[in-house]
Amino acid sequence: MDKMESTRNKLIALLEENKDQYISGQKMSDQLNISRSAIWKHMKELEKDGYEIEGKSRKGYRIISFPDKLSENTLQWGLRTKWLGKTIVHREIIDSTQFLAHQLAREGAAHGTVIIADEQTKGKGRMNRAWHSAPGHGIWMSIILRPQLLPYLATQLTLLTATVLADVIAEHIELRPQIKWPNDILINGKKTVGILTEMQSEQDQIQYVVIGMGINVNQPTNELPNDISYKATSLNVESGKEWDIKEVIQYILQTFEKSYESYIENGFPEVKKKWESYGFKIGEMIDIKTMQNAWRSEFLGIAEDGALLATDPDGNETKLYSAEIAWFKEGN
Ligand code: BTX
Repeated sequence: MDKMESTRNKLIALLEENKDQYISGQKMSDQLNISRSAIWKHMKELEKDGYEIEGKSRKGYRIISFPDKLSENTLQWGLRTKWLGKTIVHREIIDSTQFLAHQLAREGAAHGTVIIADEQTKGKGRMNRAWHSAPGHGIWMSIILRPQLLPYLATQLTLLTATVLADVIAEHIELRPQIKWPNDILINGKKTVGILTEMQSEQDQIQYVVIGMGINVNQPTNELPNDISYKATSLNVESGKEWDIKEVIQYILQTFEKSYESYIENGFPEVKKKWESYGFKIGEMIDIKTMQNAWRSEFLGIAEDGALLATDPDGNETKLYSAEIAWFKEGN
C-alpha cells in the first residue's frame, strides 16, 4: 500500500470510529501526522467516491454516509490484507469475472488480484452450467492466485475456499452453513454459494488459478430465479437482514488471506478438519453418480487430497474425484 492510500485508510477508520460526533481537523492532523490542508484534500477525494462528509468550522468533520456503491477505492479502503486485493478490478457489468480474470492472468496480473462485478450477463457454473448473477444483490468475484503447488493439489484450494466462505457466513452473518461436496455452500439445505476453480498449468507447475465465487447476498425470495427458487437461497432470505456487500467482501478477503497463508505453511490437514466440520451428510447415506455408475453409499468424509471418501458398490472404501452426490429423505 502506498503512503497516500494508507493515510486515506486511517482517515476513513477515524471517521468511522467517530461516526456520531465531529472530529476536529487538528485532531486528525495530529493523529495522521499530515497538515490540515492535506486533510481537506483527502476529504474532497472521499466525496468524489460517494462518502458524504460534513465539515463545520470550529467543530470539524463528521461522516454522514458511506458510499453504497462498490468501486475499486471503496473496496480497498479499510481492507486489512497484506497482498490479497492489492489490485482490485471492479466492473458494474461484465460477461463473467472468470473471463476477465483469465485475460488479466495471461497478461501477467499479480498473485492476489481480485475481479468483482455488480452484475454478470454470462455467469459461469461448473461443467458449462449457468450461474445466475442478479445486479447489485450478490458477490460475483474471481481471485487470481499463483501458488507454488503441483497442479493436482488445486482441488484443495477449492475446498479451502469453501471453508473460508463457510467461516464468513458462520462468524459474520451468524448463520449455519454446510458444505456439500465438493464446494456448494448450503443454508438450511439450499444453495447460497457456488465456487468454480479454473487452472492454467504446465507439466508440473501451476501457472495460475482463478477461483470464482458467487454468493447470493441481498436477493429477496422473489428475485431468486423461478426455476431454482426451490433449491437456492440468499443470506438475506435466511437472516432476514440486508448486508453491506462491501463489508462482506472485505471480510472474505481478510479471512481468505489468513487461511491461504496457513494452508501454504501447514498443508491440508487443518483445511480438511474444518471442511469436515461443515460437511453436509458426512456419516449418512448418500446417492453417488459417476459417469459409469450410480449407487448408494455412506459418506465417510474427505481424503487428504480432497477426494470424496465413500464405499464402492461392492462395499470397499474408495476415493472419488469427480461425482455428483444427492440424497433422499428418509422413507423415499
Ligand atoms: P455449479 O455448476 O455447482 O452450479 C450451477 C447450478 O446452480 C445451476 O445449474 C443452477 O441449478 C444453480 N444456480 C445457478 N445460479 C444460482 C444462484 N445464483 N444461486 C443458487 N443456485 C444457482 C457453481 O457451479 C459455481 C458458480 C460460480 C459463480 C462465480 S460468480 C464469479 C465467477 N464468475 C463466473 O462466471 N462464475 C464464478
